[in-house]
Amino acid sequence: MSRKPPSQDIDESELEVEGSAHAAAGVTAVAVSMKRALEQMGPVRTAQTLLKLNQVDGFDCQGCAWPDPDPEHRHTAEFCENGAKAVTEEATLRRVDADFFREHSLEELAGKTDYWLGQQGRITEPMVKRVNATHYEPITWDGAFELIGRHLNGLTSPDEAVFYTSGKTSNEAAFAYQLFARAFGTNNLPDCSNMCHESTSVGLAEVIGIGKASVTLEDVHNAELIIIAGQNPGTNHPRMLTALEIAKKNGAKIIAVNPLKEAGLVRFKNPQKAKGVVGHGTEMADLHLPVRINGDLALFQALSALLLEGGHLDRDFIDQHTYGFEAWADHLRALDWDLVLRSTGLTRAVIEEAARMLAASSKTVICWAMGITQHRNGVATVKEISNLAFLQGNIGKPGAGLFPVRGHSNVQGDRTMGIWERPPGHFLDSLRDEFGFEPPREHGFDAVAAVKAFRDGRAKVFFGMGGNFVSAMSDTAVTEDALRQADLTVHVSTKPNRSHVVTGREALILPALGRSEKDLTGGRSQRVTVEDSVCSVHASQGPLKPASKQLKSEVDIICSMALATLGDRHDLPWRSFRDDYTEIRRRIARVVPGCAGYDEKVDQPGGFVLPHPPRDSRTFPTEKDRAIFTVSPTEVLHVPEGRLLLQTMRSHDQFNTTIYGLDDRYRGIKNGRRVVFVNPDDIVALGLEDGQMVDIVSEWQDGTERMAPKFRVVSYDTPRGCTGAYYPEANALVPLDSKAEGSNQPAFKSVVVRLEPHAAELPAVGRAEVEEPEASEEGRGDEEKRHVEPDHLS
Ligand SMILES: Nc1nc2c(c(=O)[nH]1)N[C@H]1C(S)=C(S)[C@@H](COP(=O)(O)OP(=O)(O)OC[C@H]3O[C@@H](n4cnc5c(=O)[nH]c(N)nc54)[C@H](O)[C@@H]3O)O[C@H]1N2
Ligand SMILES: Nc1nc2c(c(=O)[nH]1)N[C@H]1C(S)=C(S)[C@@H](COP(=O)(O)OP(=O)(O)OC[C@H]3O[C@@H](n4cnc5c(=O)[nH]c(N)nc54)[C@H](O)[C@@H]3O)O[C@H]1N2
Ligand code: SF4
Ligand SMILES: [Mo]
Repeated sequence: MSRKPPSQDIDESELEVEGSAHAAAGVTAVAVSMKRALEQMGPVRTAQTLLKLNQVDGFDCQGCAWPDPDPEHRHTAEFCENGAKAVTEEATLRRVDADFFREHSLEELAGKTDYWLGQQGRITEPMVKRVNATHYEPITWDGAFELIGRHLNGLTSPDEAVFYTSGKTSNEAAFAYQLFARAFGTNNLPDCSNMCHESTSVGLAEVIGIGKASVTLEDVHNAELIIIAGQNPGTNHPRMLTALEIAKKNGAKIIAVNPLKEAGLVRFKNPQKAKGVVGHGTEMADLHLPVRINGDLALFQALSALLLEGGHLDRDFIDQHTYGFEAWADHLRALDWDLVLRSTGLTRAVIEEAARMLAASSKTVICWAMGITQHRNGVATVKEISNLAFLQGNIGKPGAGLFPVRGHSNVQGDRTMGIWERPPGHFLDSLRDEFGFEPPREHGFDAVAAVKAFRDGRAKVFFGMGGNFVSAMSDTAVTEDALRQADLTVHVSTKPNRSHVVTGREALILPALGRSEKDLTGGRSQRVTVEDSVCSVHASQGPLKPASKQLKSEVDIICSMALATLGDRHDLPWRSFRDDYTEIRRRIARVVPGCAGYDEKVDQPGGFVLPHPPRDSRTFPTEKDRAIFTVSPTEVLHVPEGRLLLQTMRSHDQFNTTIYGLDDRYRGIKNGRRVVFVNPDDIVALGLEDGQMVDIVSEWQDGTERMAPKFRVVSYDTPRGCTGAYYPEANALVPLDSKAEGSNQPAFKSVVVRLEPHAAELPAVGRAEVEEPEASEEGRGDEEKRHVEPDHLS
């Protein structure tokens, strides 16, 4: 474990840069995850935990929202390296108790990185920071609920409270939580989705009538062509590689659309197969389109234009199920190819090759993630992807569909359960009919609006159900200052993070049970339910003894807070919810669309799949009752001379703001995170050197600048003009007002920056090199490393 103070983390003095990997997973993946698990959990707990992960009678992985195979097709080890790391983080034997908070002042903790904070272990008891206190101190649970109730009931308006949710919260907790917020009187329910797939939810809702993926796992296995745009599955959805491997075996082709040649998209060594561990793995992408950052809108328009020109369309589908085709087709017939080539940075020949692959496929699945949604035009790009699918009728038929791959393991379920600042009227009507009170109708704050409300004094109490809001949000300094204005900040958490140390006048940390732990709330063995990326809902029950006797489940915390705040207002069933989660599931069944018979259905092995009209019957509950073609202008994002377009992304050794370690194995980075990936020609053109230390300065259109200091330049295979750095270190660079049109999602992946030599820079020692990954060379797997002498800076 690193107990290094963050000033040393910042120096990155032990940073090593090696050749990037040529394959994902394989034997190193198994070794890395087992090493971490054994270090933090010991052998017995490791076996106990990992054997229950993603099993029918076990618990759902805390990692990503990738779906599980049918019960009959599950392996004994149905998890990936990063799933094992996610579980290890939670099931660790390290503890953060009252002594820890006595030893470390808030000021000291505020100087630590999220990595250091998270590595200290599980929080064991509720803690409070009183007004003007320098340290957190213990508080009883009753004392904590009383404090929350007093603050909430003292507000001038319920809209001065903000109830944030991260995407690990179970369906039961989410349903109770939104009920509480609305019974209290506000729709201020921002969530991590606001920063994640909000552009997808908004775009798809408009054009197909539902904001979720229209595919099943079977569809991925049976597709003829799979496009993977703006997604790095080798790191962020590793079991997706197994699905892609099956698809390839069935004859599928894969196109990767990504500025970077990510290891998992090059080749995959399946650790569940002996051949995968020792052999050279499966070739993944048949075609890689190294698109410029933000060039996807133009690319998808160009692909559709070529298909239109060649007559490769599904006339029947267009006639029977769509609206707006002619206007869109006219727009594409006049497509400006000069703009397309500038925006994408691709050649016409390679775009034509991709179009030929599309033309040859009778069933195509298009997958996407943050590389598409986190841009100013994220919504427009999602709609353009949909246009392409409609053109060939690739929705609502086997082996085809739209596949936004979700992030957090239950982020989709939380939305289904009503965690949404803009709830539809019919949902509120159902809540009213079921619970007999009138919920607020006015829309609440999303994540960006919440920061502004605290900044401007319009919000006073922040309650975080999981997550790490201040590190995850854009404009770190602005977000931190805003939260410091709060009267009370409360975090329901498993591990310490930065949001605990950037506090309001008073602050609480409420330690929650994790998903791997036995939940005996109300004296009975409780289980919870979750929904994955393909609308499949199933139960989850943890096997482990909780990290401390003092932990409470999220459901318990919500119901106890509700009782302390609302008392018997509206006569809501908090006590029975807390005693038996089945009571919550009964109410879910009556309120949430598609959930009739919920408790019985989740009893079936593998659970059940929620209805999805476009997927199930090609019905589109849109304004036009059809799938809607939409027209978006072709654009080129303007980047001034001497500037680069920065994307902020995840390393292989983190889960969002939870940093597992300092290695990004697939990209060849070791022992450091403050790196900026730059094309070698740009390094020369900008007068920089590989390995040099720079400050990254972002330039915003209102003339303001933001700076993140001390990043190492790493020469990397990324398109000219495009650069990348890790999240959350680079979040300080993203202005709060830089967000997607229509979804308000922070534009984390298109930030205009310049690189300035760091003032105290010493000459670069042991210059870093990164080689072009060579997918075809046998035996050069991720095991092989090319060592570069680390830089030694004092
Ligand atoms: N191990 C691990 N798993 C995770 C997470 C984690 O942090 N760690 N996070 C979870 C969460 S919440 C989410 S939302 C998902 C995120 O999963 P991803 O979306 O895969 O996450 P990112 O690392 O943000 O990577 C985005 C990818 O988009 C590419 N990209 C960047 N800009 C563009 C662009 O303009 N166009 C295109 N076509 N590509 C672009 C980047 O090169 C990168 O490969 O993963 C989930 N799973
Ligand atoms: N620059 C940049 N910023 C980004 C992104 C990006 O790509 N680039 N991605 C965005 C995306 S996609 C997302 S989803 C957000 C993520 O934003 P969040 O969801 O807010 O952040 P996480 O880092 O996932 O939250 C980690 C914390 O959750 C707590 N936790 C973990 N497990 C549990 C649990 O079971 N129960 C409870 N109560 N708490 C738990 C732990 O205390 C841990 O410190 O960040 C966004 N921010
Ligand atoms: S793919 Fe995602 S859900 Fe599956 S084991 Fe890995 S991290 Fe967990
Ligand atoms: Mo996410």
